[in-house]
Amino acid sequence: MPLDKTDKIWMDGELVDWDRAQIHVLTHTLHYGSGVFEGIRAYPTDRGPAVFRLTDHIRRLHRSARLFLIELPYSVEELVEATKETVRVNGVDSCYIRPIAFLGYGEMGLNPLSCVVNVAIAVWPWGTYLGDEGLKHGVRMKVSSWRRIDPNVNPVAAKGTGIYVNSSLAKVEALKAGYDEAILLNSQGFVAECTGENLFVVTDGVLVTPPLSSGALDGITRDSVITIARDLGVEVREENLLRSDLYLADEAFLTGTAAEVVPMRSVDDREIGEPGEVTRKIQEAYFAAVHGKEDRYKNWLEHVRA
Ligand code: PY5
Repeated sequence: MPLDKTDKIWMDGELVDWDRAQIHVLTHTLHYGSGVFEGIRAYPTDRGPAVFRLTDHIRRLHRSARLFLIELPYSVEELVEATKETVRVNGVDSCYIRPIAFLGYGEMGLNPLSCVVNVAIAVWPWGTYLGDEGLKHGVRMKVSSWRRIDPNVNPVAAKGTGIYVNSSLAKVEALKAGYDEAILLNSQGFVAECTGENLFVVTDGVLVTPPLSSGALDGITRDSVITIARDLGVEVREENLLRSDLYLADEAFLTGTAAEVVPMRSVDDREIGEPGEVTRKIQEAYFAAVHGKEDRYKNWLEHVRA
């Protein structure tokens, strides 16, 4: 998917023209994967664009930085404000938002502690990540031959740029084999998550998702879906899953900011079929929430204009 450019990118406090938002080839993070980032979305509401759970995302960016001993030069409040400003100046009604903190130019040794920390925030219109067809009728999943990175190899609780090599390998393997998306097992063999999404299964009416100790990211969509499901009266459990639990599930879906809530129509060619009732209800409630159509979830929206 080619990028749909907007006007300005926020870089270290300045709004820079999209085409001028460039960095040096000796940027530390380009070589060693030493950055941290976020993926956020803004949606149109009757009060203009609202960023979904913006403060929670920026707090996670700060937590990711902490895990890598990166000292962010901006507070949570400053980055929340900078994000709103970037959405505002680009005049977009709905967009994907990518804040990134990276180690900049000036140090080529592996010790990152003396590196300058740069922060940028870009926004662009981005349709649903796994396609409209996938959103409606479900995507075809493949359990990857690549294992999710062990938490003692890399702190997978962080959205660290280098960690995504693992996700990309799994994604490419799944695409080349003719599937839409991959599921990664952890080093113990339990299900962890997808390449950029958490996952859920429904079995006998109970919604189950792997615990964070599986190595899954503490997804903000995951957390929203757990709240929505409980509000709908669905029992939710965080439990380890085997790949056979995926094959035998009545329903399954994945969650993430970019992907949103997407049904799985098969896993390793075991058919799950069209989205089931629990999946459809949760998907509907999620889209109502992000568009400000559900009063009980309005506190999740952070409007860019007062
Ligand atoms: N797991 C991984 C590995 C992720 O990268 C993501 C988000 C999630 C789970 C879901 O987290 P959340 O619900 O907080 O978004 N992935 C990014 C996203 O913006 C990058 C995708 C290209 O969705």
